[in-house]
Amino acid sequence: MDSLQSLRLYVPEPTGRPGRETDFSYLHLSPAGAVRKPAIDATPVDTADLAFTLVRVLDEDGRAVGPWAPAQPDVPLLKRGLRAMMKTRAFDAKMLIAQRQKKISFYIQCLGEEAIAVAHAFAIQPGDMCFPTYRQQGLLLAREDIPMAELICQLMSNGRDPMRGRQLPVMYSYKRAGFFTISGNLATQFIQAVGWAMASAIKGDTNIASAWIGDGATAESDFHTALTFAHVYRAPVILNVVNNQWAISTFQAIAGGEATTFAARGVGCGIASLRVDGNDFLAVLAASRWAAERARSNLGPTLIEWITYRAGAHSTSDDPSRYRPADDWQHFPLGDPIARLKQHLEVLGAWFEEEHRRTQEQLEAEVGAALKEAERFGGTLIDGHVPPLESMFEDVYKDMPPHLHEQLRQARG
Ligand SMILES: Cc1ncc(C[n+]2csc(CCOP(=O)(O)OP(=O)(O)O)c2C)c(N)n1
Ligand SMILES: [Mg+2]
Repeated sequence: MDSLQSLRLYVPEPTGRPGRETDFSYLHLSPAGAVRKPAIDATPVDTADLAFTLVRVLDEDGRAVGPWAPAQPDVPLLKRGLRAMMKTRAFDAKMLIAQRQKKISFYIQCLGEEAIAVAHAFAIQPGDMCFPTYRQQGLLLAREDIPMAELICQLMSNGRDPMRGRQLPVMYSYKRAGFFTISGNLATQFIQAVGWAMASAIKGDTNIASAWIGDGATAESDFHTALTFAHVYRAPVILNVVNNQWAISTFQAIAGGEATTFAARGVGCGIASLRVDGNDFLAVLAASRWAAERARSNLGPTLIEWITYRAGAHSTSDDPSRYRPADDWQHFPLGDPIARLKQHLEVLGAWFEEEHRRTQEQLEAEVGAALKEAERFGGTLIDGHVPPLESMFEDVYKDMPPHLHEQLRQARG
């Protein structure tokens, strides 16, 4: 008995901490262009190797290489993509300042992750339904039909907030833009999306669903339930796992990203899976189109793990300098999605520094004007505007039940 070891648990730790540089070799990257592109009707098992490699298109020199690269560059689309990513970043930067100025109470930016939502927006079609988390504002900002001022009204919960103050700031809802109401309860979007996709198929529609979840939230049971239903019924859904390395202050290894990949969860559940460079606009576009085509052709779901880095704080309530090196993003080997697409367009001779500077200025002016417009509808934290008490009871039930009538009566005094 003396030879028996006492048992112990293993607790994963990030290699980097404040004052100690991260060793990013844990990411296991593949060179650009090295990973094969399977046929659209590949079986889930046939994608098993792709759950452990990394689909990349843009190389170090900004060239598009390998089987996932387009036969011909679509320059107008690439320019729209770059502009939409720059717009998303400009919007985030301005809203962070607005939060510091107490114009809004809370904000979540997607700095460094812009390509994932923006390129995906170009891969889906009108009528499809996205079930995003709070970090896919790029889906909305990539569109021309969602006024920025209206988004800001939501952030302010003011008189023109389409959600009428019922949602936390950033929890947008745009049915007409295929943007399902964001759920603050992590992982619920996954089961909602699979259910929506199954309903679309039951009705014989042609629209597909796309769901988002973070690395941390995959530890929720809803994630696994969604995978089972998607697999069994071959639901027409894209299952996006955004591995941005962090879940607030918790490293992705704590959610189970160390000994295997998040993409491998898909293969283990009989779902075709890809692990993709999420900071490579062209890789995101190609992989999203591949998954969308599968879903649309009744070939079933695809799970895609997007490798990226949450460059900013989790939210305005977080201070990442407490738990990770302050300059971590500068060392992240997959770089900055905006800088990489800009470099590619420059290599194509389709983008110039002067145009970049002008676009940046235009976008900043556009966001500034939208903020001013939104402020006209009141509701910033500093102007003291408070909606009428009664409004708290409205829009919850179609017909207000008796107990709420009673509560309203009591609240009025
Ligand atoms: C069910 C549930 N548990 C916990 C939280 C609190 N919470 C909000 S965001 C977050 C971290 C999520 O990390 P991740 O899934 O990696 O997404 P990311 O923020 O990195 O995009 C946590 C724990 C929540 N909103 N819902
Ligand atoms: Mg995360």
